[in-house]
This record gives sequence, structure tokens and C-alpha cells, in this order.
Amino acid sequence: DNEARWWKEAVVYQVYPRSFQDTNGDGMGDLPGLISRLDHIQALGATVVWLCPHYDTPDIDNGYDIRDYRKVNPDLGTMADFERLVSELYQRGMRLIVDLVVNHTSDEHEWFRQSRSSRNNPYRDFYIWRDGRDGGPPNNYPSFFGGSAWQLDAPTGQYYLHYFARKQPDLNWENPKVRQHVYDIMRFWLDKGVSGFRMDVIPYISKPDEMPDLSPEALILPEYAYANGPHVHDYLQEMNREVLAGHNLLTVGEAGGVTFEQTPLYVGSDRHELDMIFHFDLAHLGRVDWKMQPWTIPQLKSMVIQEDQSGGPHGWSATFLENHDHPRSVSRYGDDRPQGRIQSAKALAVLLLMRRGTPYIYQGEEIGMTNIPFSSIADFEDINAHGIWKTTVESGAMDATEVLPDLRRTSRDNARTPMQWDASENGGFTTGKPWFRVNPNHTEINVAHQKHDPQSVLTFYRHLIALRANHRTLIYGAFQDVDPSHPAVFAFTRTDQNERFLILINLTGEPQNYVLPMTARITDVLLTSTSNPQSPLPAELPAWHAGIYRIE
Ligand code: TEU
Ligand code: CA
Repeated sequence: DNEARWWKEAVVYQVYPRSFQDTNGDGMGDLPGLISRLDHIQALGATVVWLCPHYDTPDIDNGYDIRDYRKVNPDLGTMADFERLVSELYQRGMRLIVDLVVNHTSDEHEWFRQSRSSRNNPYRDFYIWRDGRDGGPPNNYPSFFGGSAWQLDAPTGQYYLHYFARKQPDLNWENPKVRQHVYDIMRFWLDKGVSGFRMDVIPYISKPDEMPDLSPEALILPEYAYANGPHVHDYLQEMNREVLAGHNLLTVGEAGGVTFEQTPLYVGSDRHELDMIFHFDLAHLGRVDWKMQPWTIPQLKSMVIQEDQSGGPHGWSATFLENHDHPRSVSRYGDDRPQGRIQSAKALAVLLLMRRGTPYIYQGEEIGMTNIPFSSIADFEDINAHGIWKTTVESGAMDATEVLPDLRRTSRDNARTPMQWDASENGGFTTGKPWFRVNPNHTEINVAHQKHDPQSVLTFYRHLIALRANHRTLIYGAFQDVDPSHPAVFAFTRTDQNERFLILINLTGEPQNYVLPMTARITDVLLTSTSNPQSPLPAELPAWHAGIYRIE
């Protein structure tokens, strides 16, 4: 859908606040720290900040377990800090979206404390309670963090459902009171001046009517069983009518388990649900859960193309290569060794920012931050990594040496190391002891080094974002892969009535002698990541070369 909307023209910058900037020396990033770094985000050219959960939390899943939706996490700051963040962004012509985590709450949320206290408590039906089966859980549903998705609760002898950790009980959206409470929470933050929401695992809010055991195949990727429940679209349409309509917001659903075919149901502008969703097909390329498998560049391109088409005639896409749940893109799709790091980070930047769809940049991606070394399970912070360890190694099912190499490559912890601002101790993140260790390569990869370096990854990001902002074709223009089966090069065009661009990306560390399978005359070279070639084609594309060309 090419109708102009501010959120289609936005470039979103995702902030994981605990790892961004600490100001009071407690080793935990905070809202004053984020405010102090808004100049960096603005200079990059991003127009929207997505703030990961900033709510009161017992913090077993880094804030994705909310105890009080109306209170700011004291480790991050105060409500006054939050209000200042909103106004500082407004003064810069920027906007804020916040994380809405309403598939589940913390077990320390007041609703759950009431709910578990007795079978006839008025809040009982706010969560999903079932009797056990043959002395065990009601069915074989697995939790994403390992073990059963059911937890027996002694006071009432029933099991509650938790798709994530035991301390993250799932809300019962069938209860209209639950939905009204959620809408009230949303209105509360809209009144504070937020411009939209990133909705955590939103396709899971409607649970299957019956809950039979999952088949062995379904157990491998349970998100497909958990997503798209029978009432999910009724709930999203209701939420839209009750809260979102008329506010001109940006809404993006995190949508693991939603297939490309199902996408128009969520994002069609005729549906009045969400503006866009995050797919995980590209993020899951060549991996099943934490295990890595071989993958190819044509497969990667096919994911990008399918994702671009998936919204249908009335939809729009959200595009990303990184977030707080995935390894760093340079390490994942590029080459994080010295010979390839900078060039591959630039190639990936072109892939992210020259596609059609609203791009989401994750903190540190703009300087090419990489995965970190882990030597043992003790180095991991993430509840997910420890869950995997428990079910594989501690259970005796696998040997540590079989699990550790892939866990290192896929762990969410890779993205959660503190932001690398400069070469000083702790990368300028904190003067205290950081909550999670700083990547030792901060002495080399950091904002201070790259800020004024014309060849840096950061400078390249700025140029790319500016280019996008200056050419509507690069935002709204049709996307076409002109050489889908090429084993190394991603060649695509962006076209509208006025202009046509060719984007060439060598996604390998080998030079490619490239012949374009179409007739096109290059009339202008807008930006290239390596100094050669400027034009014309055919030409040898250097390792990781990426370029944007105007063509006729
Ligand atoms: O993540 C959900 C998530 O990434 C997966 O469980 C996903 O559903 C699965 O991989 C299927 O594709 C969100 C947050 O981003 C994450 O940090 C939280 O831990 C989680 O929800 C629970 O709130
Ligand atoms: Ca702090």
C-alpha cells in the first residue's frame, strides 16, 4: 500500500535501556542515560525510538515480566524522567513508541497474586487455569524457555499456563475485563505522549479453544500452534476501535508464528488491526531454535522477497536484521573477523535500509557491534540460555560440547552487551560495574572512533538514512529482485513513476564478476561501500561491495 503515512517514512531506533547508557554508576543503563544520548540517535537520522520495557518488574526476563504497568522501573528512573524523555524527543521532532507486553504479566502482578489466591477470587479468570491430567500437566505444551508451559500452583491445586517463564503467567484475553484493563494501560501511556506500541508476541493472546497435545512435529516450533488463535483478530480490531483509531500511531506486532500467507489479516489497512508486523523467517534462516544449520544466499533473498510481498496490496512491512533477541547481524550474516567486519556491516546496512518497509535499527548495529565470546554457561545471563542448558546438558540428553558452540552463535545475550560509546573502561557505558560484561572489542568498535571517520560504519549508516529520506522512491517504490538465483549477489530495483534505482550487494567475502541479467544504463552512482566499482556494469564487485545506482 503506497498511501503516505509518517510511520512508513520513519527510521526506528530500538533501545534496550539497561544496556544503553548508565548515569548513576549502578551499572544499569537508565532513562537519563538515554536522554543524554539522543543526539547520537538524532544525528544518525532515526526519527522514532522504540523503548524496550521500562515498567516495574522483578526482572527475570529483563523487564518482559511486568509487575506494574503504570510504574517506571526504578532501576531505569522515574516517571519524571520518562516525561522528560518524551519532551526531549518532541523537541527534536522525534517520537517514542513503547513496548506493550500483554500476552503475560509477572507472577508478582497484583492480578496474579489475587488470581492464584483462591478458585473463586474475582481475578481467577484473568489467567488460564486448568486441572491436571493423570497427575501431570493438562497437556504437553512446552514453554519457550524450557520445560512445560504449565505450572502447578499449590494453593488451589490447578495449573496455570505460561508460554514463557514460570514467572510470566499468560493472561486470559477471553475475559473482557482483561481486555479493558489492557486498553486502559494503553490510554495511560498515550496520555503521556507516546506515539505507538511495539506489541510483544501479540499473535499468542488468543488461546486455542481446545488444548489437545501438540504433535511431535508441532513441538519443534510451538509458535505456530500458539499464534493466530481463534479470536486474535477480534481482539486486535476491538483494541483498534477502543484505543488506537484516530490517534495516528505506529503499531508493530512481534509476530513469530504468523506465516507470510496470514500476514494481510494483521496488517491490511482495510482490516484496522496493526500497521506492520515483525516476521522471524529471516532471523530463523538456517537455525532451529538454538541450533545452527547451513543456509544459502538465495534462501536469504527468498525470505526478503516473500516478506516484502507478504502484506498484500494493503499491507506494509517492518524490516530488521537485529533486535535484543538475536545475535549481531555482522556475526550472523556477515563476517565479524577483521578482514570482513566493516565491509560486511555496510553491506547489511544497505540490505536493511534500501528494502521497502519501515527499518528498525538495534542499538550498536549502526557501529557494527559483534557477538561476544562465551567460554562457559556461566558467562550467559539470559533466562533462555539457561533454560536451553537445563533441557539439553543438565538433563543428560546432550554433551556440553555439542550445545555450547551453537548457543554461542545464537544466544540472545549477544545483543545485550552494553553499548560501546568509546574506548575507555566499560566502553563509556558506566563508571560502575556493568550489569553484563562489555564486549572486549569496545576498544576498537565504538561510537567515538567512528563519529568523525568518513569510512566508518556509522558514517555510512548516516549517508544511507539521509539518502532514503531524500528519495521517496527508496521508501515507497516497488521492490523487485532482478536476479533471485544468483548465489552471491543481491541485485534489486526500487521503482516508481519518477525514478528507478538499482541496488547491488555482494553478500560474500569473495569478489564477484557480476553481469546484470537486465539492460540498464547507470546514470548516477549515489553511494557505494567500497571505492570500486563506480560504473559501468558488468564489473568485478569487491568483497561485500554494496552500491546504490540510478538507472534508466
Ligand atoms: O520475544 C518472543 C520471542 O522472541 C520468541 O519466543 C518467539 O515468539 C519465538 O522465537 C518464535 O519465533 C518477546 C521478547 O522480545 C523477548 O525478549 C521476551 O523474552 C519474550 O517475548 C517474552 O516476553
Ligand atoms: Ca543506572
